[in-house]
Amino acid sequence: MSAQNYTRRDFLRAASMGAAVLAMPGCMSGSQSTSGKPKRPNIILMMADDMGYSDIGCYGGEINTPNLNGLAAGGVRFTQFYNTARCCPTRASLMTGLYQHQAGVGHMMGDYGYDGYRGDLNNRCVTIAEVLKTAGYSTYMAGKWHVTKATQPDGDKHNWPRQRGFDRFYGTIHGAGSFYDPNTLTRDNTQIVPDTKDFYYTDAISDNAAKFISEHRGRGGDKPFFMYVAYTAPHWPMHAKEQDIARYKGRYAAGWDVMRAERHKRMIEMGIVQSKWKITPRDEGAPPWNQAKDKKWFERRMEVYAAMVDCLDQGVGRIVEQLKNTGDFDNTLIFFLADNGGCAEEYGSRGAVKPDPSKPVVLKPMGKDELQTRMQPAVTRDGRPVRTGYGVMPGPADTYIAYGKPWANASNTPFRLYKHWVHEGGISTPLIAHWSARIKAQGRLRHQAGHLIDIMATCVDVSGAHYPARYKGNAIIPMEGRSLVPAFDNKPIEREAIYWEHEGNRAVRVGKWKLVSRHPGGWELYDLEADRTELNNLAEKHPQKVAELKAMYESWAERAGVRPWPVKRTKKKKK
Ligand SMILES: [Ca+2]
Repeated sequence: MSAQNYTRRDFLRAASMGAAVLAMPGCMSGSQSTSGKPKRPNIILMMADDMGYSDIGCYGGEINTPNLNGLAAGGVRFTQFYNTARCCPTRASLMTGLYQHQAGVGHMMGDYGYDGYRGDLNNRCVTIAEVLKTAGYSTYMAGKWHVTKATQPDGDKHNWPRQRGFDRFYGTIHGAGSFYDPNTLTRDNTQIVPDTKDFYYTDAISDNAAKFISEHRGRGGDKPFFMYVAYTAPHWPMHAKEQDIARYKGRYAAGWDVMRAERHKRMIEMGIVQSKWKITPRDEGAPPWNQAKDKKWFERRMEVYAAMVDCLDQGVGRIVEQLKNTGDFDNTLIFFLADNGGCAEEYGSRGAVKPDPSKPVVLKPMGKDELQTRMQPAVTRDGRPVRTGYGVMPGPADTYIAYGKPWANASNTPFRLYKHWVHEGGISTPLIAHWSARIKAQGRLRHQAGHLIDIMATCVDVSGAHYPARYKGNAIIPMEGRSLVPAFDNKPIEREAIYWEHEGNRAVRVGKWKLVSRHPGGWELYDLEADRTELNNLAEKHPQKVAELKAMYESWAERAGVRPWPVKRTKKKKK
């Protein structure tokens, strides 16, 4: 089978059979330079937004994700990889290899007047793109940036992707936004309006990412590239194309209790979780499915969510196909992860429907070149009011609601809590790593604990780049993470500890021990080897261990610039 006649259908067949992604003749040349030395890999970092631990197929989900499953089948899946529990801090940590407070994004995009809470990447960190550029990589980004407070079209752009190491950028500076008309949509340094009639942001991200690859190779030469593909799916609003939603019609009629039980069973069979870890009880904020009212509305919310993930997966397929077309697939290290756990925010889904459907309003369509400035548009581009409220059936552009807590609870099966919190449901993410030229274990699981900070260290390791002590005249904080390369070969990753803080929710993990607190509550201690679902608090039984881990946490918090929550804004801004 040659690269030319290896079709998308062949790939899907291979992936759906659970077979390893086929290594194609012709691609092998991609891993050898003309001098015979191994060539440095391309690196693609793909991320979902607000996606639960068990949503995709290769982590036990029922959502159809053949392309991600294919990457998992040809690579490794990490079962204990962690993010920071929220959008901005995750992106800051991921891009810089530091904890988010060290990079200046300790909370979100607000400036609280402290170094750790500027809402903007600072000049004491470097991005992966900045580091890899110094090693001769071309650098591309498609998708959501969300690490600067400066989002205005004509404002300060010093922390936009093009100024933080990326040669090309297509995406959004802000987070969330309509999938049909996202605010702050930007090409390079210019904000733009959607450029096609049937614009849908997930597709636009995928297609621009694929185009960056073809344009890169079209320019000739054999420079490696780094590309960051930051999807906004399946973050609210629940927006998806009808043809994608149709594939899930009725799929969730059995409700969230059955969905959780089915996922948990599959996860145990796959080895993602252990049978000795009990599934957490259904969230007290969610009714038993058989007592839920308005079931058709609830079903629709999850159908749209699944369709959003499905569309993301289709886009991953198009990016992979493009890598195969250019002969790059074999020697590209592809990572896929999520920025935080499933999201229980009931955005737009409570209260009366607004605007009131019984009182028609006449709204002006938006101008052809009028930039979208609202995260939640008041009006679609063609002039229809955008509706929120209890019972609004999501999917199309004139709606703006979340999928809600009960489904988020199921998305995070079998873990506790959600986005915002640092219990396992908030911070656990899939991490798929695929690199046929280097990762020989196909379809295997890796149980080593890892964190976003490790991605920078891994990129530096595999590219041979030098992580700088100084950059553009500024002293740079040493990177915090460890390379994941030993784990590719199932060797341990040596480290002292992993730390978390978001909105006063705090945690530290050392080996099997995790000390965690839900703000403003006290410390809980868990043995994650025996109890990864955090149901058996051992704090009273092991006070010495609590004291030891608490001291470590406090020392880290001081070093990383963490402030007590809630952080009070200072009038006088410290420089
Ligand atoms: Ca997020």
